Amino acid sequence: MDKSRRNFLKGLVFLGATGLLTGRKAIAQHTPSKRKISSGQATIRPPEGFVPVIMPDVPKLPYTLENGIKVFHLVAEPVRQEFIPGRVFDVWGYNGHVPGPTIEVMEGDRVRFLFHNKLPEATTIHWHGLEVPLEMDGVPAISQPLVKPGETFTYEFTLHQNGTFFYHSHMAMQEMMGLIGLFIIHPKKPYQPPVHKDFGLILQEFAVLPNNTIPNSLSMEFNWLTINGKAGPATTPMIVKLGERVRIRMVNLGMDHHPMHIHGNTFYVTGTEGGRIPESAWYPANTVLVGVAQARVIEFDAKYPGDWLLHCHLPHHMMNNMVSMVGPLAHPGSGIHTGMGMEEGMGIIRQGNALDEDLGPALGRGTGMVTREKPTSHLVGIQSTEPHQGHGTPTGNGNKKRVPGFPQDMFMPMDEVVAKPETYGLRPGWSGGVQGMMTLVRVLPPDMYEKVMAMVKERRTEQPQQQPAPLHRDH
Ligand SMILES: [Cu+2]
Repeated sequence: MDKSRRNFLKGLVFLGATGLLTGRKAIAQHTPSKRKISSGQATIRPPEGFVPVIMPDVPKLPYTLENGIKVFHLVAEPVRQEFIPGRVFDVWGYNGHVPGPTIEVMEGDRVRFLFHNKLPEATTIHWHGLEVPLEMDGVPAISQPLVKPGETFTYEFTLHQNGTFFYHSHMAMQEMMGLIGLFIIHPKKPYQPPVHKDFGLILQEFAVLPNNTIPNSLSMEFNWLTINGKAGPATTPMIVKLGERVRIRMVNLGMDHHPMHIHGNTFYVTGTEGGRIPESAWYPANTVLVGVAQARVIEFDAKYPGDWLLHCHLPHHMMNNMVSMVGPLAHPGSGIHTGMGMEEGMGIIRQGNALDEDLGPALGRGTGMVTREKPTSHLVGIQSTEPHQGHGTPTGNGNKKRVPGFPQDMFMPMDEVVAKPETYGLRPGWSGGVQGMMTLVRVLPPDMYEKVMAMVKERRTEQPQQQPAPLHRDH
């Protein structure tokens, strides 16, 4: 192995370690014990070229080695987690995190999970995609008894597969509270061609009313869309050096499928929840549908410097805290009714039943409620045509032109609030363009890459002198 390759591998070990250290501060009551991480003494040694998976904002699950078995402690418990600064939610996760910590092991490993249930209700863990004996499959009543609150259950099996898998509660509503984690099994024989960076992303969605902190797991509509437990712009950008080959593994567990789109690059789909796809069957794309319960693995050569968006392309998944508006979409006249109200729009009713004549059309995915037998009009609101007046900001000046459809979007940057080493040098105002299930792949020229990585190493936040342009400070 030549020197640069060795240095490169050292860098990767460092990256893996920082991924562990920089996981969000758990606000959970449970503090995972300071168990020694035994990477390097694996049952089966990682092959040369082994690249650990980087899960932005999510720690790795440590283990101990006991007679050649990797032993993990996994705790299901309530977690308080901040999706974006200032918005803390009461969700359920594992070991203080949503999604749970990443399990990263080798093909051929024997693994044991001491699973502790600190939830207020019974649960089990299902190992999604793993070919394990039935009694280890984690389906309550079918393959094992429920694990009641306070109980511990031991799972143990040998891993003969490799690829991108995950673990989750096998209680349907609990899944919607956040109970999932990534389960990576590296192959004995490394995939070809090798990659320099290997990222993991878990896609989740939650329905939380504006003045609440608890997801409504009954809802069919979602207003918080997260990647690794963070909503844009709090998602942590993936840092890549120009010329590197990149792998990104995406897993989805929720009610919706997510068409994940990358800007400025073409990738190949190289893996599914079933493992590696033979190279002859790879196909080029820039959008891959990551369906519920699926994993999709993409790879590309980072040939183009830039800050490239990677995001779900469903428009409603590209924003935060979306709620049905109370009353018409805009103020004067009778505009488009977007639902009966915030609560009804998200599936909460106070009288009648959800499918009755009055409520049916407005609930869940209803497109709106026409309350009167007369045409609704888009000609609502009054918009200034003067430049720099700001999108979404009626001026009230009656002499200005009326524009059908107005208002639609707002643009609210919060660069300083979400600043971290990985955001260093982004164009001022960048955070206004990253919302909901959106993140960035930053392909940086070597000098900039070294600078950002040095800051990541020290967890230093330093913003450019230049202040964000005054985009829209008027609302
Ligand atoms: Cu989506």
